Amino acid sequence: TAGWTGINERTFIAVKPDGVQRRLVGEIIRRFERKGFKLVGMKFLQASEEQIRQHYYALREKPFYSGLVKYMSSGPIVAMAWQGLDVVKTSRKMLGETNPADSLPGTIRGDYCVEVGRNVIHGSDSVESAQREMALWFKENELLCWEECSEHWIY
Ligand code: FUP
Repeated sequence: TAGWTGINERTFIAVKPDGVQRRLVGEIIRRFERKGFKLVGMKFLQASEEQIRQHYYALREKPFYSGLVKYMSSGPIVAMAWQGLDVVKTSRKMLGETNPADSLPGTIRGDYCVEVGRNVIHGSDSVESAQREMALWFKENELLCWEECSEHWIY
């Protein structure tokens, strides 16, 4: 996955267990599709605590870490990879702030949740984390390259 830049930039997005249980999967995919981003990988799975510990390794010292690991492995999630120009930065804007209380209406967290510990969606915070996270959740051959005839309407 290394070397993806420009319109080939990719990010890792996950609908968290609360987002799945609250039936927000379709709405979230809809927002990314309508924005103009391209889905290049998707799976529906229940993560193990070990996978979540790896995903959130950087937060291992935080007081909320063990609760976070339990929450994220408590039910199925939708793991996705999305591609497009500045997709890492732009999807963070589409998500809103980590704390839904700081997220503006119009963002996913601003519209659909209230508490930081149940913030319905994850999005990589940098190109480097995106690559690390995609490698953690997807095998190389699960991330596709596909052509869209409508691409010239976006770029
Ligand atoms: P984000 O990049 O927006 O996912 O934010 P962080 O990596 O800082 O946090 C990861 C997850 O930890 C959040 F999505 C929710 C949880 N968290 C808490 O439960 N409490 C906090 O104070 C901060 C984060």
